[in-house]
Amino acid sequence: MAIEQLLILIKPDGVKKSLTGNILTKLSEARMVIIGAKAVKVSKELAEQHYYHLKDKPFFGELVDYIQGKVYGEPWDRVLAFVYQGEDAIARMRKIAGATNPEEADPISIRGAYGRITTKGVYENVVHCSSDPKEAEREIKLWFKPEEIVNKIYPTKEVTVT
Ligand code: YYY
Repeated sequence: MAIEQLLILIKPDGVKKSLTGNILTKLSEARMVIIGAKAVKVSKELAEQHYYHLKDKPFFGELVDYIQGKVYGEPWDRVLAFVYQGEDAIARMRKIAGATNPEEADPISIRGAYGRITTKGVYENVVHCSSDPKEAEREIKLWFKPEEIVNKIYPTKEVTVT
């Protein structure tokens, strides 16, 4: 199994619903290491680049507004961005995050427990979680400067808490 890095975003609905603590607690069950963390006010350009693979979808405009927190406004119009590192990190974190559609997601996953579908049909699914190593690399470069990533060669095999 490979050591992987991935991008996790707590989206504006997660911030607004005060779910940050709950989400980080659920993610911590995977015993991975956070190697980058910050709050980001998302520009339209960043939002469009992040979701470039969905640019032809009918919900693209609403998705861009959602990740920018436009529907919520100040002070919820931000995301909390994290880079996690660990063994087989992408598959394990996506399992904790749950399926894209919150109504189909496992109820004990983050999206199943806290997500919803809006009246406009947008999946407000609380978190973003990179889907494969190539996407993860692209997304980490998009959201973080190299100097904001700490300790990439952290020994992830055993983390001893004293
Ligand atoms: O990687 P993941 O976020 O699980 O799925 P994507 O297919 O990349 O979709 C990104 C984002 O778009 C998803 O988190 C919610 C939204 N979305 C939607 O609102 N409606 C859909 N039918 C599909 C995706």
